[in-house]
Amino acid sequence: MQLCFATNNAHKLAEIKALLGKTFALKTLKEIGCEEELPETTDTIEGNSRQKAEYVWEHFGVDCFADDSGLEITALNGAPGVHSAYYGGSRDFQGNIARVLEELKSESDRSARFKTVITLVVQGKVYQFEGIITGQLLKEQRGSQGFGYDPIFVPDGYERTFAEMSIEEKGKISHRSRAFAQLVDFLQTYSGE
Ligand code: ITT
Repeated sequence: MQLCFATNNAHKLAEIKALLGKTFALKTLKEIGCEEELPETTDTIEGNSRQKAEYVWEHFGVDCFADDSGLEITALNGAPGVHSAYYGGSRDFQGNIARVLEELKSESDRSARFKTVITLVVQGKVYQFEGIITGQLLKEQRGSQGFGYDPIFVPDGYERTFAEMSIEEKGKISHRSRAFAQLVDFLQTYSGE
């Protein structure tokens, strides 16, 4: 089975490629001729995930899956959530982290969770899979791997941030890998019905 991973985020692509077995071959957006930004105009992670996958199916007729993810911070009532990519005003990861650290400056509750919703579209049918990991946010950054908010997020049960973990270590526990594992399970039993 050939599937396109509908993302323009090179870090997400690298993480999913590191998790891929021989279950299916993965095509990139570039390989199917999609050079544009994907639409993300709903107000939920589920909605944006679906919107990206359906856009690729409708415009390119290729079976695909999309990942929409976000950091949900308890003390900020779930923000930045669906706005995670632009929270600091642009796509800049450092600006995003700076805003979060500023808003949490006097907060003792540092709990947060990463959430990923993967939407699969096969032959026009839509399926969704969710992955969550809970953790704590540090007051300063640690580590240089990963992307986004990884340098301030320590998963519960661990002492290192995601940015201090290799791609394989993060891939054993992350929100993305949890959602992706469900997608793989689904595809292994998918009969096309
Ligand atoms: P695509 O829509 O092209 O897939 P994107 O970067 O726009 O890529 P999202 O809309 O899902 O992806 O934005 C999610 C943002 O949440 C992302 O830019 C990061 O800031 C953050 N994020 C998502 N997953 C993360 C992870 O595993 N570690 C750290 N931050 C993450």
